[in-house]
Amino acid sequence: LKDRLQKPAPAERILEPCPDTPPNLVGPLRVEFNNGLSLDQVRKENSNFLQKGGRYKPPDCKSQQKVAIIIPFRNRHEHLKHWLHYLHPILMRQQLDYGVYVINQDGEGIFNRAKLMNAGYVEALKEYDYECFVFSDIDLVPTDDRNIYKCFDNPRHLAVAMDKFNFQLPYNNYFGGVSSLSKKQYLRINGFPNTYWGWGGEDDDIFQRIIFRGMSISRPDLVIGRYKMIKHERDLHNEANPENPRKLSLTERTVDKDGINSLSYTVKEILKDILYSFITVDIEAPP
Ligand code: UD2
Ligand code: MN
Repeated sequence: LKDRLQKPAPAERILEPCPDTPPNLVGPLRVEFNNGLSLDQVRKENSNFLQKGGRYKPPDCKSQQKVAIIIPFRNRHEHLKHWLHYLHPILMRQQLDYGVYVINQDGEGIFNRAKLMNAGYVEALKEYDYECFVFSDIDLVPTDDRNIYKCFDNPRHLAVAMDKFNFQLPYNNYFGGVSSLSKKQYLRINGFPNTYWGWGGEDDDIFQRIIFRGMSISRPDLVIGRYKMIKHERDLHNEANPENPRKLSLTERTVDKDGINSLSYTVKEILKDILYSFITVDIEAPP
């Protein structure tokens, strides 16, 4: 008995911090969406490296950041499959300690991208001590793995050069597609607005929150920041909302009362796939 008590506990492996530049990045990638893959094939490709809920940690070093990837979602399973197929290997090569959270809007009410992202922030934090949040459309795949899905000194806009915008920024204040904010940066802007129902405007509101709170936008260059968007039509129940652009002149006044401090929703279901957490939320959408 004495002998056994004196044995050291199974050594917790002490890992070196991962390097600033991950060593296995390859740069430009070939990305196409007519590859005929099934979700099961994507599971087979990745499951050896993942833990339930689409969680990963590099085996040989300690990640610099714990990153939650938040995806606003409804009825885009075909896109989800492509996103998972391309992103998991990229995120692994980037040596991130990450988890993938698909935030599925319950019901057929009007879609609300920003409110879903707020709910994703809260749900991810219930699970792990994330310090960085990457918010991504389901239909955007980076075509260069040097575009690191982590947080920077300022809020980061990652999707700067999309094929659909001819690989240019569509306008200077553009903040749509994919972005990252540290927990601190996110809280400084009171999260995202909950009141942009339907298509448009919420990304510009977020941009203004960042500027009004004294931060600036960090971006990769137009070579590293390239993306492909899966082609699609505008979804049902996500029509452009003419109210949204009008709200933008009010952001400076609404930022303090419309955000993470006024968020209300209920969780309907949580499914843990090996590739992702699928969290269905009722966000009190108007019909
Ligand atoms: C643009 C922006 C997007 C957002 C939106 C305005 C790009 C590439 N992206 O996207 O960031 O600012 O305009 O709201 O320019 N979604 C669903 N199901 C739906 C509707 C939306 O899953 O029924 C999710 C999905 O993750 C999708 C995202 O919301 O990628 C944005 O919606 P979109 O792809 O229809 O809008 P898009 O491409 O014009
Ligand atoms: Mn899209």
